[in-house]
Order: sequence, then C-alpha cells, then structure tokens
Amino acid sequence: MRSQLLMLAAGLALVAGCKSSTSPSGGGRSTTITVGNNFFSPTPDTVAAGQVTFSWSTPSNGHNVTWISGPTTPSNSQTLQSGTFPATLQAGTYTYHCTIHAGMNGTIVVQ
Ligand SMILES: [Cu+2]
Repeated sequence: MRSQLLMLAAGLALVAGCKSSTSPSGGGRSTTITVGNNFFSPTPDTVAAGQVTFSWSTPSNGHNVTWISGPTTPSNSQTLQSGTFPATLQAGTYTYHCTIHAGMNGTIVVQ
C-alpha cells in the first residue's frame, strides 16, 4: 500500500512536470506587469504568492484589468490611462483580460 502511494505521488509529479513544460514560451517572472496598448507583459507571468502591480505605460489608451478565473477573485481595476493597480494573489493560476480590447488577455501562475 505504501509503495502504491509513492508511485501515485511520482505519477502526479510527472504530470505536473509535463504540464509546465508545455506552457507557452516567452513568459516572464515579474511582480510588475505592464499594461500596454492591447497587450499585457509579461504573460504568462510566474510569481510567488503576494502582490503584483499592473503599471500602465504612457501614453496609453484606456485599459482595465478584469479577472476571469483563479483561486481567488481580486478586485477589478477601473479603466485607466495611467497609473498602477495592485492585486494580491494566492497560489494557483489566474487569468484576466481587458474588457475593452478583444484578445488583450493575461495569465499569472502563482507558486
Ligand atoms: Cu484594453
């Protein structure tokens, strides 16, 4: 029984490893995420649990950060043309978007 549990744990670790290796390339590790004109950067972003800060690049059109999914539901930002917006995140994967611009999406993996 004990060896079966160990094999199960090893199998789960293998699955988790495969999942991370197939994630999109070009991600980053930054607690500051740039809100640009029709993009967030970096995305996907991998961070430790805690606060991330969205920072609008200027000059900027109006954009917002609206959470789609994740282990918690942080507050959404207002639509802003400048400034910063903080969010406190817990372990898990969050997805978010700007409701104004189709395709302006982001993912944050919190470890
Ligand atoms: Cu936008």
